Amino acid sequence: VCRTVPQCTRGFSYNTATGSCQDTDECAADLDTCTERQRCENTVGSFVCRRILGCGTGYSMVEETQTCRDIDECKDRNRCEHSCVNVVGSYECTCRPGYKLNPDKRTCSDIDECQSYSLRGRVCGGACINTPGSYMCTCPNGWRTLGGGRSCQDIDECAEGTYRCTAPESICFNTRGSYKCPQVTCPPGFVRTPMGSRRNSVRCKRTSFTCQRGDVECLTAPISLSYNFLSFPSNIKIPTDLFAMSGPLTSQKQFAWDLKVIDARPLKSGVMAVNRGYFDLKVENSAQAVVSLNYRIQGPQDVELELTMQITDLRSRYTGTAVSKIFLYVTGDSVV
Ligand SMILES: [Ca+2]
Ligand SMILES: [Ca+2]
Ligand SMILES: [Ca+2]
Repeated sequence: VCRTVPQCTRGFSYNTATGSCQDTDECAADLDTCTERQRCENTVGSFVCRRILGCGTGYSMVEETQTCRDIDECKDRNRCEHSCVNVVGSYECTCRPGYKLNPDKRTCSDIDECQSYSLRGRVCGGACINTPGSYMCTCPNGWRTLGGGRSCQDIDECAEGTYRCTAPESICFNTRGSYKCPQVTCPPGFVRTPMGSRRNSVRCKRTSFTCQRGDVECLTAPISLSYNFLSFPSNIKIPTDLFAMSGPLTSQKQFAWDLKVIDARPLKSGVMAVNRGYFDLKVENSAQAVVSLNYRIQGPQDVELELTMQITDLRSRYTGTAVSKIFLYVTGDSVV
C-alpha cells in the first residue's frame, strides 16, 4: 500500500510514528544559520539567533545559565613564576620574599639588598653579600658578628687572653680588628709600672733622682717617661684632640714643649706616611699641652710621636725633661 506522505510546511517535518508534522529543532539539527557569536534558539516552525552578550576578559560564559563566571587563571601552573593569586575578573602574580615582580608582571627577580638598602644607610657592619632571595653580612677577621652581621664588634684579644705577644718586654694593646705587641723597654734606672685599667699607658718610673758626678746618662735622663697607645680608624672626625700632658701648676717653673714625629710606618703600599704637619701642639696656660690631629691619617699606619716637656726651675735653674711617647695605630677598616 502506497500512502502519500503529507507535505509539511517549512520548519516542520513529518513524523511517521505520530503521523503528523512536527516542529524541526534547527538548532539541534545544526540547520541554523547562527554565527559563533550568536546563540541559536528554537521556535515552533523556525528558530532565532540571539546575540551572545560578551563576558569580557577574565570571565567565561556559563552556557546553561547564560551567566558570566570568573576564570581561575591560576589553574594554569605556568601563569606565574612564583605564585598566583586568583581575583574576580583577573589574577595577580606574587613573588617570594627577597624577590620583586618584573615589569612583565609574571616573572620574579632577586632583590639586591646590598644595593637597594645602601641608599638608606648601611645594611651590614662589615661586608654585604647578595644571595638569591636574601643577603648575608660578614665581619672581617678580628671582628665579632653581632645581630646577624648588622654590626661588627672588635674582639679585644688582650682582654680575652687570645693574644700572643712573644717579644721580650712586649705588652698587648688592642686595636680595631687586631692587636699590637709594642715593646716597652725602660732605660736603666727606670722600672716599668703596671698598666692602668684603660690598658693604654705604661709608665717608666725613675728609681732614683740622685746621680753620680759625671754620669751624663743619669743626669740627662728624663724625670718621667711614659708610653701611650692609641688606635683609631682613618675616617676619624677632624680635628680631634689625641693626647694631653701637664706639668705641675706653679709660678716657680717654666715649661717648654716640643713634639716630634719619631717614626711613621704605612703598613700597605699606597698609604701616605704622616709628617709633623698633621699634628698641632696647643699649649694651654704653659703647664699643659694638647696634641691634636689636623688631617686624617691614611691607614693602616703605625706612628710614633714624642712629646717632650722641659721644666726649668726658675730659682735653682735646674732643668729636667718629661717625655711622653705616643704610639698611634691607625686602622684602614671601614667597619661600623
Ligand atoms: Ca580570575
Ligand atoms: Ca638578594
Ligand atoms: Ca682587636
